[in-house]
Amino acid sequence: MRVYDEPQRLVEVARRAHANMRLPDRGPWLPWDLGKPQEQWTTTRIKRQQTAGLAALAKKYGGVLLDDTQAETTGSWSHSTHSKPFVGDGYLTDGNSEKGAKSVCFRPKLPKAGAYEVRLAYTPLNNRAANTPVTIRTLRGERTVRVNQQARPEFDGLFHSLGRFELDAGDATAIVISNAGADGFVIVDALLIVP
Ligand SMILES: [Ca+2]
Repeated sequence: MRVYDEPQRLVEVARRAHANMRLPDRGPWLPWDLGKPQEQWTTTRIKRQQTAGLAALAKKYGGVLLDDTQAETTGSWSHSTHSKPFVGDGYLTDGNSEKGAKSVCFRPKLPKAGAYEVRLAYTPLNNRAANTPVTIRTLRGERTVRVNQQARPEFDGLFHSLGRFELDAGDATAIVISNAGADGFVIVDALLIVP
């Protein structure tokens, strides 16, 4: 594709169309992406930010922090860095497709059984699902809560509290974010368990 050789006007039109479509996440690299800040391009810099970000967040909240890279995924999820802020080096998106076929499972290792607050990190946007189902599965049963991912998470714009739950010790607790019945893009950035 000769995108770099196209007249400036065509690039302008394409840029406007790109913006109007409110594309949720990055598609193929296009010439107008070249104007973006360099940190979006530099893998090493992102890696450095990731390390600092995760360590600082874990310390700040004093809980168990799991990034999306530490979760088990089912179905086809895409990695994205399009919307900020996020935890670590990006987040997962279901691409708003194949509803019911995709899920992300976190298995936090907890020192003891007891009541914990569960917080989900996602990047809000108006094309997100307003009813993302999150299931907290323990040895005693399971509960599903719905998350409006269009709303800004209340903790630092990163984490949204799902409530307090009785969780199991060890890795017996599973927290599963699904895209079943979701009415928009489902986003999974990180999970935080706070005593
Ligand atoms: Ca993340």
